Amino acid sequence: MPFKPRVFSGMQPTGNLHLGNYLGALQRWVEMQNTHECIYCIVDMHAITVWQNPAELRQAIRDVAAAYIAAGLDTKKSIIFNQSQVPVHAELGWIFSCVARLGWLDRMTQFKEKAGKDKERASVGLYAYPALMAADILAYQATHVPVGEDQKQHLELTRDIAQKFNNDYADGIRAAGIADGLFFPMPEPVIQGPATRVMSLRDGSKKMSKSDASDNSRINMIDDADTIGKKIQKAKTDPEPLPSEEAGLDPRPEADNLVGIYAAMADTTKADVLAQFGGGQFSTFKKALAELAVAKISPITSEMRRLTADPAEIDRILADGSRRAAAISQPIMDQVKDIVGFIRS
Ligand code: AQP
Repeated sequence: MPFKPRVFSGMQPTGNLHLGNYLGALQRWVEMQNTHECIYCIVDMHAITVWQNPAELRQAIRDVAAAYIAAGLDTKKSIIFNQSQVPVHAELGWIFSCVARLGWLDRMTQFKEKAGKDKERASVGLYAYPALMAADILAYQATHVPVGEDQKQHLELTRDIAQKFNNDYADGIRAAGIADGLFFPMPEPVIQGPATRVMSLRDGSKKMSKSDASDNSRINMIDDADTIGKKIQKAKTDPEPLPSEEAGLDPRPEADNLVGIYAAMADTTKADVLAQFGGGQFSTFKKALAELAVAKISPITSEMRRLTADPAEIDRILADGSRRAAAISQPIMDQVKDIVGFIRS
């Protein structure tokens, strides 16, 4: 079946969005609205795979919606909604839990990292997360998924699930009139740019993350100019000056990270950044980086504040987005039910 190019991606409302979420994903989402049909989700059902305080979760859903819009997502061009308002995600997620194999999920590094040593106490949902993520994407027969580097393995699993479904149900798919037997597409990850894996400001070997205990490890999209400046000033570096060539960043994860952040925000390459700052001290570079970060983030932060002051309007946007999302995914889900052999009225 020739699939219409369609973009799907999402973020978890598990805390404040940070610069990694913005540079690794959100910035690309904004660009893709001009070239593709785009569906952007707030994946609240993924969020509860680890405990969330209900009042804080409700607030975080609205905050993420506000961040999406403030960063440049346009509700007229793109669909913006929260996952739990469209029941198809849960329904298809269950079917995919029955398609995916335990061995596949056992290999997921994110589960190992998030469950830690005490995996017996992790939720079943945290383990099954990649099957629900596959459902999020394939419920829309999405063809492109802009994400950060950390989601690459989950995207590969999504493709495995799509392929196994197409194989397992090949007869039903053909009986439904799909001659080439391809009911689900093989979605392509879109992982591009100099900041696909933004690292912690305190430790160049750990990714910047909402759940890191140290707030100094990340730049939050709601941080004010003063806080951004201080965090960048305190960011871990090494005693050497910046190299002039990209190869010189290789054994220097913290320097590499800051140069990548600058390049992504200035919409240029690491090589260009080094051509400008190579040979200089970190103090000069950090000052320029802080100025650039404030110039880029502050307008988004102010707009987020304005939007979150009107929660009823955000809820209206999410309800509207959910209706538009369901209008696309429900007919696909109906076909899935027929193919699987369910009876529906
Ligand atoms: N450090 C990062 N660098 C680049 N991209 C990143 N993303 C996340 N962290 C980085 C990308 O942001 C999108 C949304 O991520 P998510 O909210 O679904 O969850 P996550 O990947 O688990 O992000 P966090 O911040 O680490 O959250 P917690 O701490 O709650 O687990 C994805 O496209 C992701 O690749």
